[in-house]
Amino acid sequence: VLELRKKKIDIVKIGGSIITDKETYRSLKLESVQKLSEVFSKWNKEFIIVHGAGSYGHVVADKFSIVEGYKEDSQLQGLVQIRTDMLELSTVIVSELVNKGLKALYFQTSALAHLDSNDTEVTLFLNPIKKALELGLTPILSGDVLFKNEDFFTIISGDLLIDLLVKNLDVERVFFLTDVDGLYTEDPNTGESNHLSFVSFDDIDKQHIAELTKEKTIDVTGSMKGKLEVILSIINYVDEVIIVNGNIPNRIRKIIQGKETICTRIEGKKSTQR
Ligand code: IP8
Repeated sequence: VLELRKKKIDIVKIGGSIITDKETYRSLKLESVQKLSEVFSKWNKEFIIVHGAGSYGHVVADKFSIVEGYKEDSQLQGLVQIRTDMLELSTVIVSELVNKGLKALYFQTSALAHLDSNDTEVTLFLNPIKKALELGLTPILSGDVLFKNEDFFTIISGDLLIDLLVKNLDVERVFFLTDVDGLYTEDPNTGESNHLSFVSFDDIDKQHIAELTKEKTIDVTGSMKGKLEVILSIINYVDEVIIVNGNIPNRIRKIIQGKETICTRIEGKKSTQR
């Protein structure tokens, strides 16, 4: 019976700005977490949830220059604080999901991933996550501290983690829950921006993408520019990438029910090959 569960999965990234107030250190948007949990409890296939850090990660990471690696002992206090804060955020998310009836299981990214010798290759120990998926459990991961060979540590964004996951699992769809309605093109003459509801695999590189969000807060992992780079990589391994406004959970509900709604759907390479 369990063999039947070895099938394609979805991955959902909850942007940090959806579940936290990014301006204020450790401020949770509990109502958003609860509303999203309700939607996630109705997901109709195996999936992984990856959440961003928001103000539970980026504020302290910036203050202690964690992305730059080890410089002095004082940074260790920041590293420990990030892990403590991220654990708190993940715990709230997992317990809300469990409250709604989802069999959610937390995995600590920094205990499963490591940046190797030349600091270009991230090793991710995926066996536990694969087994959990086979059982029909929903793994919950996040952006996190990442230990590495040179300079000891850095930060891995949830987006980069998803890039690793799609290369090693059979992933159908990746959802990015952001604080905007999707991708926009900007008319170079008028400066007007137009929402894109569909982008074909062949067009994604050519699109003049104006902006994905209006976020202006500090984001040590590169914010939206970084996100687009990751999306350009991810689409080579999946059927579809969907960018949807995470502040409007009903849109996500509609997508999983196969209904039309406002979002940007990007066609992945796999769907062009099936
Ligand atoms: O919010 C960053 O993850 P992201 C993780 O997905 C930390 O970029 C700890 C800052």
